[in-house]
Amino acid sequence: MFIDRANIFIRAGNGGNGCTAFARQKHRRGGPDGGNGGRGGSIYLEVDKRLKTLIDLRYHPHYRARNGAHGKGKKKSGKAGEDLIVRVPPGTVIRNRKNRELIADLVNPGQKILITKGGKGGKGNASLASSRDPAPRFAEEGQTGEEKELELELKLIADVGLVGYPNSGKSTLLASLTRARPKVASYPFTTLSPNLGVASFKGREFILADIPGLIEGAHKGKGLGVDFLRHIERTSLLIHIVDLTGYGKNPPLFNFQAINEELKAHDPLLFERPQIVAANKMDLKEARENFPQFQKELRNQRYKVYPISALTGEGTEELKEAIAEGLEILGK
Ligand SMILES: Nc1nc2c(ncn2[C@@H]2O[C@H](COP(=O)(O)OP(=O)(O)OP(=O)(O)O)[C@@H](O)[C@H]2O)c(=O)[nH]1
Ligand SMILES: [Mg+2]
Repeated sequence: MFIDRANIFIRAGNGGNGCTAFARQKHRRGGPDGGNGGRGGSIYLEVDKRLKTLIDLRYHPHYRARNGAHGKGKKKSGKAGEDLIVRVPPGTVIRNRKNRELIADLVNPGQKILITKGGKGGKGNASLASSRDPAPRFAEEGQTGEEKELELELKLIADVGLVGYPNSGKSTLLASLTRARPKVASYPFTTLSPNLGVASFKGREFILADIPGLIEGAHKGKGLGVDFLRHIERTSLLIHIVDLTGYGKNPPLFNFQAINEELKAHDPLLFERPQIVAANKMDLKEARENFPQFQKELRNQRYKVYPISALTGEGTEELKEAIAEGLEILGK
């Protein structure tokens, strides 16, 4: 299951109360010396790029910052309540749950916003002394910390895009690497809209996007068109899946090049994106026969080729490792 929404309840800390006290002196009462209350802790939201889902927030929906301490005699101020930082994944949109008003769109790692301010501490009677009332017998109460109910929605930004001919096994691979369950069938254009899934390798997560298959002429509107490529425009890495048994009468190498031409025609930058090639359906004899030639050609073109079977899972662990490594090198 891929969670992209969560509602959370946050409450800033209360301000501490101010203190009413008077200095002690031997023979007469001294001046007012009650200290101020400390301010309550505020709550911030901060983007953490290691997070990819809202799952933690979904299961831990309550956040409360610490209260400020009360003021004390001898003009001692209460300690401020500690702030609380709630971490969210990049691409989280934050709304006020009550009126659905947009509060923030958190995109960049490290981006941090103040979401509720802690309550102000109350003034102690030392701070409240004035010429009219030099010795007040009262102090202020601290302000109550603000409460908010937030609606978080994750706009999914895929790290890795799966591209390839129709029927090459993109959706099967997504299902094999992640918990996503896209429709898989033995005819072209099974996938009609993009699917996303989260894969994890040694504690790091990444999002894969599976889009409808491309064919030559796609940039001119053939097949389902390249409209879907915009879903992978922001990815850092592409997995190019090739059905090693070929497609129709076309040999695998032809298909590989045709897809690259389509990427180039759509957006040269997309074609320049690092590409890992997955030679799929290696459980089939025909694919294994085509493999040596295919691998040789692609090596000459300096591509890394991973033989896999998305169906049996063979070779997919190595592919996952290559993806994780690739993202690491790209600093993602
Ligand atoms: N033998 C074998 N069949 C596979 C393998 N991977 C996928 N298939 C089959 O190939 C067919 C197409 O798989 P899909 O995952 O739907 O392919 P796709 O690339 O998502 O196709 P579209 O969404 O139509 O573009 C299905 O019948 C799969 O079972 C594999 O490694 N070996
Ligand atoms: Mg598909």
